[in-house]
Parts: sequence; structure tokens; C-alpha cells
Amino acid sequence: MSFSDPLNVLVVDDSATERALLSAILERFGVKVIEAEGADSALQCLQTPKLNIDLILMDIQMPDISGYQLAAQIRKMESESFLEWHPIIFLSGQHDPQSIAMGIECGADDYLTKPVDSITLLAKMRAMTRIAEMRRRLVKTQETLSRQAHFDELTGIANRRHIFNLLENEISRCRRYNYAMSIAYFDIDFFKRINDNFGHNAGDKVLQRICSVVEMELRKVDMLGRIGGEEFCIILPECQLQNASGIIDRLRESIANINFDTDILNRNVTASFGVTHLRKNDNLSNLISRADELLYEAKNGGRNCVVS
Ligand code: GH3
Ligand code: MG
Ligand code: MG
Ligand code: MG
Repeated sequence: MSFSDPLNVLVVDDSATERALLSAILERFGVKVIEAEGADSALQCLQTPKLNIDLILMDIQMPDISGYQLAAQIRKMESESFLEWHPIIFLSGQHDPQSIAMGIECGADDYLTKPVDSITLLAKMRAMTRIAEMRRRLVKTQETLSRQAHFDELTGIANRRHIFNLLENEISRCRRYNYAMSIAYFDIDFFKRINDNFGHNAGDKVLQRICSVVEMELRKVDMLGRIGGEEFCIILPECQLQNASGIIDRLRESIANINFDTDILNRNVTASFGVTHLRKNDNLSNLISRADELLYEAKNGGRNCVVS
């Protein structure tokens, strides 16, 4: 039995002889072995991305930290940081059921007793890598679905649902800590003409470019979302209305000054803005209605302006 992709296995054992013995067996099956003599070097290897560890074979009796403690520590790190999940198989001289139960309890996935039969070990490793691969695929799918659920495909910014959730959270935070917050609604001026005169594809590129300019101009804590079509919302946490109006007016100017590639568009594009702040009795719904009404006033007031 061998593995189609070279498998990177971390062997954790305090005994150099045991490590060498196991390495010799594994290498015969095309496995790449990385050796660690204790907890510290094992954790270091796991946190070294280029080692790309697929699986851990671990001794239990070690002088500093036992295999039980190390397995528990690895599981804790995996759940708390971005460390990927690793299958752990204990290889131990202890045969009693309590030790086996304890090993699994501490986070290991399998437990083999020494002396280990190499065919059995390889088969168990095969089973574990199969589970790890399924898990990786699942995590990847989840990440994709989560990205699709939260972000707009065309512009990459928060979608309507996500920006409203962020706004809801921000309102709660403001209430709890008595923070100020402002929001802006904006809509691109005469966008329909851009589509009509330059094509839908050019319209798409204009939306993308405007979003990237807005994201660049805003502070890290500010949030941008697409409400729909060519209408957007900006959340400005810890920002008083007057300050927000200034920021947004500079943003309006930056948009108006964008030079698009001439093969996309040979003229400038403007947007109209409504800016408001969170008032004492506001909820999400009346906060955004007010921003929307102010945006409507900006449109009626001649466009390319900010109304607050
Ligand atoms: P106003 O200044 O009053 O806002 O005029 P407008 O033409 O921008 O307003 P209107 O709401 O009539 O037009 C919005 C247009 O935006 C219509 C729609 O086809 C276009 N649109 C919405 N979403 C997209 C998109 O994802 N890509 C492109 N290219 N166009 C879009
Ligand atoms: Mg030992
Ligand atoms: Mg418009
Ligand atoms: Mg519109």
C-alpha cells in the first residue's frame, strides 16, 4: 500500500530510536516523515505552513508534556486559531482500555499499541487521510457558500443582507457604549444612460471601480454594502454627523474625479448622497428610511451632492 500524493507525517516521540524505526517503515511506503522529539517542536512544525503536515503519529509517554496533553493542546489551537485540523493517531505501549479511552477523550482519532504492525498502521493512516480530505472539501464548500451568502458577486462588497446585519450590530453597539454613528446612502447618477450608451459590461466595470475607490477612501472601520443595483450604503462607526458629511463630500468628489479607461467610458460619473446619524429613538428601519429620503432630496437638488 502506498499513498498517491506524498503524505507528510509528523512523528512525535521522545525516543530517537523509536522515531528512526517508524520513519524507516513509513519511508518505505513513500511517506515523508517530519520528526519532533517533544511538544514544543511538534507545535512549531504544525505552525509551519510549508511543512504541510497531513497527519500526526504520537507517543504518549514523553518527559515534558504527555501525548494526552499535547493532543488536547493541538485540538484547542485548531479550534481557536486558523490551524487546520490534523488527524492524530496514538502509538503507545499501554494496552489497557482506560489508556485507549483517555487517548480518544483527549482528541486523538485512533490508538494503536506497540509494537505496531506496519500494514495495520498504513491502513489506519489511509482511513484518517480519507476523513481529513472529506473534511477539507466540506470546509472549502462552507467557505464558498458563506462568501456567496455575505458578499456581492460583482463588486465583492457586503450584500444587502450582510450590510443590514452589520448595521443592526452597529446600532446595538452604539446603544450599549453610547457611541455616535453615521450612515450614508448613495446612488449613481444617470446610471441607466451609462448602460444605454456604453453597454452593460461598461456599467458593471463602473460599479466595480466606484466600489474599489470608495473602499480605498474609507477608514478601515467603515463598512460598504450594495443595497441593490447602483445603490449603496456606508456605515461610519464612531462618527458624528458633521464629520460624516465632510468625509462623504470628499468621497463624492473622488468618485466624480475617477478617470475610467477610455475603452470603458469616455466621461466622468457622479453620485448623490444622503447622510444621517443615529438618533435616540432610531431603529434600523427608520434610520435607513431617513438616509433614503435624504438621498432622494440630493437627486432632486441637482445630483452630485450630499444632503444631510
Ligand atoms: P438617477 O440619477 O435618478 O439615479 O438615474 P439612474 O439612471 O441612475 O436611475 P435608475 O434607477 O433609473 O437606473 C438604474 C440602472 O442601473 C438601471 C439598471 O439597469 C442598472 N443596473 C442595476 N444593476 C446593475 C448591474 O449590476 N450592472 C449594470 N451594468 N447595471 C445595473
Ligand atoms: Mg516515550
Ligand atoms: Mg441612479
Ligand atoms: Mg437607483
